[in-house]
Amino acid sequence: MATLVPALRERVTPGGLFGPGACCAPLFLLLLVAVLTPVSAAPTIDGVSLFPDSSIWNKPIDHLPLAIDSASYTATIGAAKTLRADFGSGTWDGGPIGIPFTTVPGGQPKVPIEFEYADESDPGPYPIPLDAPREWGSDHHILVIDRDHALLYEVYAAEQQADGHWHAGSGAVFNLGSNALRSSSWTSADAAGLPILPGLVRYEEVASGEIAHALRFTAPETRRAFVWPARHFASSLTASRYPAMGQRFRLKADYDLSGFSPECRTILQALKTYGMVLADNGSPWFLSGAPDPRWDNDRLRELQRVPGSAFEAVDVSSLMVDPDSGEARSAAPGPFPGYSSPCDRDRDGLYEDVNGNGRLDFADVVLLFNHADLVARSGWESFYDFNHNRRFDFADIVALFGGL
Ligand SMILES: [Ca+2]
Ligand SMILES: [Ca+2]
Ligand SMILES: [Ca+2]
Repeated sequence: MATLVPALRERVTPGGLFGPGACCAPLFLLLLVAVLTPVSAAPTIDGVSLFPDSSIWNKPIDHLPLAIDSASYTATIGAAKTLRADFGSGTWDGGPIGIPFTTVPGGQPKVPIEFEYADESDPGPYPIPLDAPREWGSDHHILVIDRDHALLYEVYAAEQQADGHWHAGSGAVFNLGSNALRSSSWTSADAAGLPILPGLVRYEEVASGEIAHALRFTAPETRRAFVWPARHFASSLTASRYPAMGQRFRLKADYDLSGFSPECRTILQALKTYGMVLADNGSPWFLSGAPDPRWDNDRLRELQRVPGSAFEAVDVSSLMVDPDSGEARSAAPGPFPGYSSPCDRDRDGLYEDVNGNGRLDFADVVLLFNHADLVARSGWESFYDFNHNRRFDFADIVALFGGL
């Protein structure tokens, strides 16, 4: 480090922050900590990230191989059945269309809640406001984010009692900053044992032009099995043609999106890039979203042009780091802004040619130093762990420098 720090002082910001008289080792290290602090790119609600960037919910799956039984899964769900937005504006059958959610401050009073499936539910009390929006349809979900503690409370079949406390079928609490999964075989407020909120189509995201996460959908018949990251099944069917809970699907890459409204193109592009997770038994290809008065239901009906045959099932198992974690690994680090893709010259899994120009020299060290935050944000740490301690930090930049 003794040789690298002065070198970086000179090369990274000549005469700047590290110029003569402005720098000492502690200040340099403090600045480095700031550089290495991850900046989240995960989807957010009221400033709260919906799980880490490295969550499987937030990972593109467009490059992954097909599941072995992909063709039979789509046939089982219905090749000629069509995609459908299970959300919209206005009301249907007397209530809002979709699964609503709300956010509360950390000081929201918690109320008692008892569960029918108490042995697979996280115990109360839950910070559910008396006027919390409850799904109108039969599942009566309530989704509440405690935005100050980044906790997500999800409840299934919620019924408020006369004294204000709640009775429900099941309930789950998720730490939105963690990739931890529920106990294996536990249900959640969803049949797959997964959180519901991260898989909803939300109006704000569609209006922004990009949905950067997987979505949630239902199918009439599922298997008595679950695949990562799901934790729970809800079926007695064992034949291999039935898709398991948690099975990821995507819209085929060559499906033509021209002719769709901008809103539907955004949704369909997300289904190509991030796909959708089979999360409950229900109507075929029903895509979940939150109700919003701004939805144009006529436009959402365009989704019904998309047949089940346009989908394929994806094998995401290569992204699994640990079966009990929702963390997903990247297949390779992406390029740094303005440079070629990094290159692993000796194929040991470490990408020492950081700027991908075919040479290993000081420019690679500087580029890695300058974009350390991007490494953390993108989940690329393992590709730059040059000192093999399963962390990415300044010591790895020093190790790369030492290897020149
Ligand atoms: Ca290498
Ligand atoms: Ca290079
Ligand atoms: Ca390391």
